Amino acid sequence: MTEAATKLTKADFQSDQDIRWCPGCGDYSILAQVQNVMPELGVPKEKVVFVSGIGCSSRFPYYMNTYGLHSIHGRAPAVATGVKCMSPDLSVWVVTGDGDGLSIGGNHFIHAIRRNVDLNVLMFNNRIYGLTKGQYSPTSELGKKTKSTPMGSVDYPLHPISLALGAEATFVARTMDVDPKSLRYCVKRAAEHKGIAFVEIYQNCNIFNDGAYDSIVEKSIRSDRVLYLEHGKPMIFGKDMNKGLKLNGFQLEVATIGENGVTEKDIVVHDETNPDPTMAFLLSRLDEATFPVPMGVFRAVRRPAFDEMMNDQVKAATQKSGPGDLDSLLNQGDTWEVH
Ligand SMILES: Cc1ncc(C[n+]2csc(CCOP(=O)(O)OP(=O)(O)O)c2C)c(N)n1
Ligand code: SF4
Repeated sequence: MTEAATKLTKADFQSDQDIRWCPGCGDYSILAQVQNVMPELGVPKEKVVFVSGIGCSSRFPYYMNTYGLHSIHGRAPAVATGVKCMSPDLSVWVVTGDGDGLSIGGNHFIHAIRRNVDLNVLMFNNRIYGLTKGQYSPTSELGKKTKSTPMGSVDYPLHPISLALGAEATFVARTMDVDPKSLRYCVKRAAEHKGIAFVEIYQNCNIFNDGAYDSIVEKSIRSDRVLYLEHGKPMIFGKDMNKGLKLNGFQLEVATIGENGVTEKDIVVHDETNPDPTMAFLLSRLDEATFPVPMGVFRAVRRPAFDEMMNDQVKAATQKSGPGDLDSLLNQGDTWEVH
């Protein structure tokens, strides 16, 4: 850690740009918590890059006093992959929305994850297209009435965490805009992870999808609706901390400790380091109408990152054959002139 890095504060990461989000948007809280976490990472500002696509969420790089790229719709993972591979000493962040990352950018999203590029991907999931004024997105619920689905959506929604796990993500977490502690924790853990780190953030768009998460995150009911995952601890939740998740065959079910002979020993212990992603996948599939919504780190396993392996190969090739010459490579062997 450099001396300059240890002295940084939140204010060092705030830019002088006017913030153009609607008053009350959940994006403000995410920005504030990311700016809070940055000084704790011990990375100098000039070693941090935020890359975004297109959307309200994708305005994020303007507001961070770091390097930033407001790039192409859905292509932030591809641009960020290039940045990370060519400058492996940088801390590279992708900020995307459920539309940017899962509609037009779905392909780039899964391949950046599959390759385990050392990027931190923050997906602001408001279950709507905000910037374009309220069309349904790939995470909008079936039946959702929006400007582009006036009779209700006939699309089944994606579960971003299931998708990330299916694409072999080595780090997956979920948090929410209204929980600064959990937000800071997940962002910090993502930053510490080597390889792809995917964080889904439940975010309220108070203009076009207000209250999308009220039935989960509203403070008076949150302890019964949210299960905070803690590595090595049983998956217990509820305002009396007496409910938990128990396995019944291949399915999870909610059980009450102290009823029907259920004890704490019956409750599944969370293991974020399990090489087998099956339990993380089961957690990502819980129906939010009848189960608590897991928040925190689902999975954190180590696997060599794409950028590490690629740069190792470049180093080995350079040691063996000397520095390359692109011009002579392109002109070697048979060449043609096309008129
Ligand atoms: C090639 C292209 N297609 C479509 C659009 C229109 N467009 C801009 S942002 C966006 C989706 C934004 O939704 P999301 O990623 O959820 O971000 P939010 O605004 O909700 O933060 C769309 C469809 C565009 N700008 N460019
Ligand atoms: S439209 Fe929605 S997501 Fe976009 S800035 Fe406004 S409240 Fe936020």
